[in-house]
Amino acid sequence: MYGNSVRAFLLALIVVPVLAGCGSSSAEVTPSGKTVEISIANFTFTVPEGTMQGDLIQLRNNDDVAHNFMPLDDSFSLDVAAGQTVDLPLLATGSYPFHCHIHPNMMGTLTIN
Ligand SMILES: [Cu+2]
Repeated sequence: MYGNSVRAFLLALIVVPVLAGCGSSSAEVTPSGKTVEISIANFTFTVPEGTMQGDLIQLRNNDDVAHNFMPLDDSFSLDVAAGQTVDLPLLATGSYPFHCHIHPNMMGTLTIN
């Protein structure tokens, strides 16, 4: 009785901040259903033009060594093994300069309209 309400109160203290943390900008991007690809070949990124908010962006590594995609604001870091394809998180509209943190001279800018 009393114990249950204390437990519910403590649970609310834990759960509410976790739920509030889900309201980040990328979580509010609605998928468009379209897929675009950033490809890597010979240690060079090829970035698609005309990417729109909500597009699924896949990172395809055509090299035989591992690479990585990391925005220069360090907001996330995505490794992609040789010959593999991985999905980027959905990103809000903006300009995202990025590099490969394994090979920092590999750079590019992803623009989302
Ligand atoms: Cu690399």
